[in-house]
Amino acid sequence: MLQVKILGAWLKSRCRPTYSYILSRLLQKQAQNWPRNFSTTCTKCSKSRRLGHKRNISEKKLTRCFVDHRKVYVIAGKGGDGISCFHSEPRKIYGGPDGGNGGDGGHVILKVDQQIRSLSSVLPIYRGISGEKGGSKNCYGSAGLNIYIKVPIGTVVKEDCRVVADLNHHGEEYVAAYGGSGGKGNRFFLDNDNRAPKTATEGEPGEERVLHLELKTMAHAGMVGFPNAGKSSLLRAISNAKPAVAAYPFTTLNPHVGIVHYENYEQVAVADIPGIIKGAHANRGLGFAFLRHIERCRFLLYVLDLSVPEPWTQLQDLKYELEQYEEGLSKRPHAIVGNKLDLPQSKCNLPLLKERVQHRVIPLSALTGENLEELFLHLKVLYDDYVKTEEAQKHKPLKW
Ligand SMILES: Nc1nc2c(ncn2[C@@H]2O[C@H](COP(=O)(O)OP(=O)(O)OP(=O)(O)O)[C@@H](O)[C@H]2O)c(=O)[nH]1
Ligand SMILES: [Mg+2]
Repeated sequence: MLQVKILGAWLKSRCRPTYSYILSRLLQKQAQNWPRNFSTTCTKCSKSRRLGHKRNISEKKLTRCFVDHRKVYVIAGKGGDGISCFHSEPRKIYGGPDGGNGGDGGHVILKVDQQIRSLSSVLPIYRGISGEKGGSKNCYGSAGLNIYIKVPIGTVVKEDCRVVADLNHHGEEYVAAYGGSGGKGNRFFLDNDNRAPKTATEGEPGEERVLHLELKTMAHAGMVGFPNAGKSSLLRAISNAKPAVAAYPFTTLNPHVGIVHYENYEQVAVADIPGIIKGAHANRGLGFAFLRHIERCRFLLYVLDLSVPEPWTQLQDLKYELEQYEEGLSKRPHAIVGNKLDLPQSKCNLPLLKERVQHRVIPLSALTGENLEELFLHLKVLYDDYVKTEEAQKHKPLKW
């Protein structure tokens, strides 16, 4: 700071007009290197400006923010009209036609942005920018700029119940509505038979479509279980995600995604899907709205509450519900997780469950963290198998 002041005084004495400019630039440069909590304005404002602690949004608020389906009406921009006019210049008669073409209308484009988490920012209607009309002296109208609608990864675009686009990668684009092409000016119609055409055409209207956007949570693993089975507690235990946990059913009202980190920077995304109950496929409980989030998961984790009597019936019911929603969904690669191992009833139920289920059961406690390593290892095995099968089919595996 002292060096800046000395330099400032020297500059002041030498070259007055440029002094203030150079000094302000130097101060700006210096300010960039200062710590965040240092004021560059006055001592009164020099109190700490550190970033505040980020508060967790409550599940209720999140439900308001989280939107997983939207109906959008998109109208692309109209093409600009071509114009009809003739060249006019002193001492030059019959200058010829010089009406320029109109510019094309702007498209409305859906673009995937990994920063966007839900469809809440998508508006019900988008109107594209129209192209400008042509001008005299063969001037073409400028084309309307494209409008981009940012959508999250995993957005499915439907029109009349038909899937028209499936947007799964960051930066992927889908033209929702094409802009109309610009009209032709009378210069365009000039030919040997007609040396003075007066015809000019209007720009075409932009495309209009009604699209249904659906968000299907993209994750490698999806946790499926009855309410209160401890899915959210498990996600908290294995990742940095912070879904709400409480001792009442339907605490989780939206899917949450947590990332499990492995060595070599491998990341496995695990989604906590809201609880499913008997009859969910017939819209009971939270209904089938959340079953569609399971559809996208590459493998499943059936989370069972070991402390309830006959936990194997939970597994049968879950599989039945998935099967009713989509055939073959329950047969995806999966692991069975027996949660709440710390409770005494669970110790009795575990051998009974293992007898009745052919598949491997991973007993653990999300609360105490007991036997979580087995789940980590099995999750990695499932992930590696998924990557291998995708690569064998020459598909790009989903990377987080
Ligand atoms: N003793 C014990 N309690 C657990 C364990 N895991 C979860 N719980 C408790 O079970 C209750 C429900 O846990 P959640 O994680 O909210 O269950 P959930 O499956 O996410 O429930 P929903 O969001 O309603 O579907 C909470 O009171 C947890 O403290 C565990 O391993 N041991
Ligand atoms: Mg939950």
